[in-house]
Amino acid sequence: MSRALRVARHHLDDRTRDLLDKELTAALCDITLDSDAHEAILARIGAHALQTHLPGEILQALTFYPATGSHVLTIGNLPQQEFPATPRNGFTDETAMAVTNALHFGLLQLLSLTPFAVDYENNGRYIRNVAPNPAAAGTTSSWGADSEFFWHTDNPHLPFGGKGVDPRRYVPRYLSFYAVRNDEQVPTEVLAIEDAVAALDDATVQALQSAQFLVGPPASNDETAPLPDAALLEQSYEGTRARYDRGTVTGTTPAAAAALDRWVQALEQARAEEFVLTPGDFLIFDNYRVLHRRRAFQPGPTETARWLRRCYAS
Ligand SMILES: O=C(O)CCC(=O)C(=O)O
Ligand SMILES: [Fe+2]
Repeated sequence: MSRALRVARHHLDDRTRDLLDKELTAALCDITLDSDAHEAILARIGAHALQTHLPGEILQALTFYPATGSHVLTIGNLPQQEFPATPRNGFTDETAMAVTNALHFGLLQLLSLTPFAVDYENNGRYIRNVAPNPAAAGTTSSWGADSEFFWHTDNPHLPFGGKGVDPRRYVPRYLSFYAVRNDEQVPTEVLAIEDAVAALDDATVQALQSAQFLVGPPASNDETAPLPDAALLEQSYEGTRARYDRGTVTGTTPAAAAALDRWVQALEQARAEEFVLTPGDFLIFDNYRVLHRRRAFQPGPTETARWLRRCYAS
């Protein structure tokens, strides 16, 4: 059976990577820029360097990605600065991550996307350090490791957004990642909603499209309330959207609970794509049209444990 999931894969050659690295290092060496206070300046510097050095084919792919309907885009072999130790409490000195931040925000700018953060999560900061944090032990969180972080949408308890709105009130449209280290080789897994839905009978799809579910916020969320009377699947002009997190979704009627059980089974069987991110990899996916997960893993030594940098964008 063919898969609906569409992935655009790109890779820099070493020469391009080195030129980009040189330009960014020179542009950023004698200034202090923070990921939150100076996001726009980092984006401007990053976008300029990327525009100068990336091959036309990758620049085009970035420009058109939001319109192509690809679920996922990856770029491998981006520059890697000298990285500090993996932050075990979730936060690091962002001014020491300027080259990485310029690349990350610059790529989002070339994708015509707006990075954003919400003040009730991650201390309101743009960059989420996805790294094992002892405070998150036993929880299904991007700071967890020992528990499987099963199939989910990020912030599924918010309404779906559209163009030209304040993105903070809606489900984040895209999740973007830059990989600092992943010696443990833990994959980020992604599946297309269409591939899970294809395995369901019509009655189950109808039940999942009806407003019979309560969708709670994720563990990382400090305050927002659950979404009542929500549907898990919605049709949009771009295809089927889902809101889902096994840990926070319940059916409020027997029919909804039964449909939810069948959805869980379909997800167990759906064919997913595994992205084992390596240092210098960038990954972006459409949080409205895919689900993602990360299985439980045994983190390496604290200082060099798995570390991804995530930013929401819409
Ligand atoms: O650790 C990963 O690969 C993904 C974690 C995750 O679900 C997230 O950052 O939203
Ligand atoms: Fe997530």
